Amino acid sequence: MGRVKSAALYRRASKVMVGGVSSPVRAFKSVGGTPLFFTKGKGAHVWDEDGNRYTDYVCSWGALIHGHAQPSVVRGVERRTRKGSSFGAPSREEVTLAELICRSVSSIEKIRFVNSGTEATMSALRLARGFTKRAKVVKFEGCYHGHADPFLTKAGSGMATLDLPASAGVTSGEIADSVTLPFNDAGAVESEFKKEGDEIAAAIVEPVAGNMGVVPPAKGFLDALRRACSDSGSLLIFDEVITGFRVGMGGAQALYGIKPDITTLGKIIGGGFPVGAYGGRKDIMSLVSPEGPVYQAGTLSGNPVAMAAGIATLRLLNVKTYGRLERTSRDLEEGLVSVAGRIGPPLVVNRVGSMVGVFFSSRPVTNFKDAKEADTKAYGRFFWGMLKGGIYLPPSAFETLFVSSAHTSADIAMTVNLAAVSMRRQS
Ligand code: HOZ
Repeated sequence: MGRVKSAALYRRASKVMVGGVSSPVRAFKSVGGTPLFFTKGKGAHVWDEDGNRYTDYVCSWGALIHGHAQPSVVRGVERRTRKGSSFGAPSREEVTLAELICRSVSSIEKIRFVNSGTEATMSALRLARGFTKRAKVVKFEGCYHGHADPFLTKAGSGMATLDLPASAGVTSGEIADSVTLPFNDAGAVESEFKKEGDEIAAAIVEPVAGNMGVVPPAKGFLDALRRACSDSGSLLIFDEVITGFRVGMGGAQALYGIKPDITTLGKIIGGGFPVGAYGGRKDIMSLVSPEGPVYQAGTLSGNPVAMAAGIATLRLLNVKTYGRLERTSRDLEEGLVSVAGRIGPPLVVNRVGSMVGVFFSSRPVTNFKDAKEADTKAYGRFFWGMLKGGIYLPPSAFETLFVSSAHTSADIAMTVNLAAVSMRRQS
């Protein structure tokens, strides 16, 4: 399969765009080679500039739970766009999407729409600080909450991919109030809150970590965090930008039965368009401007086209969809584990619903340290083996494979077969 047109575009892009890309992970730095430029997507498949077709397990980093160009989503977007795409004023679509979300996620009584997950998390933290009148934030190694300054220490996603412990340009003052603890370590949570609980505005966590590969919460970890926050008067923020509507209608909080004070959302609620949101208890949300003194605003916030895509996406989700996602994703997990068992490379597959994490490791991966100790070079070889066979995986070991409702059993079987070929070549 040739990739000459993608390579030529990348050369052009590199002259005028930083790193030739609009976001670092997609630059292929950790897997080597140069990125693909895509022209088309339909269902579970994408096509690159050279006309190669791939089964897609990135799915716009999880945003496309129904796959590409889902007809109802396209119709909703077309209909909305024909009548105007942005007003910088309220529209009916925002209300509908807000109602759909508040009905599905029980901890969200009121919501504010923004344009990205980064905006959602940075606004949620400002809100928590405004509410508690405290400064400190507890976060976890390997979790990624977007690129706002207080979150850029020991973070996952691109920071892990590029092996950056911190970001230049973030002053020590900006992270002075950030406390980073090991993920899944309830003991560390308890002792941190014991030490300075009355200074902690919030703890923020991806309830299922999806930016260091996939790392599910250990039994009791989220409960310990909830308890510590409640006992100290700190707020618990669940960053459900990835898990929201992905692991179930009610998100990870419904799956694990933990009620956060604030939830951040993104990806799926925008159906492939730029969106983010934060929401939670009424008494907390009422502090956000214009109801309260915590300022936050945006011209394209609640953009009607993104809202229309989100509405169409959420309306297609039901028990059947999640049942199907569970079956195909389980087949993928079991297929990969059995292939690795036969062929040899030590492989750990962590999965929660349709989030699948692949680690070339001989021991369980339960935190960032384990994820970093997995063989990322082996992942890079696997990535290329799969790409050559027509499977597009995340171009970094520190990301999640997403299965969409458009992936069929045949897609999964083909992926598993190809994994066998790729692993055999590697061994
Ligand atoms: N940070 C996102 C992945 N977890 C997006 C990466 C990209 O688009 O390059």
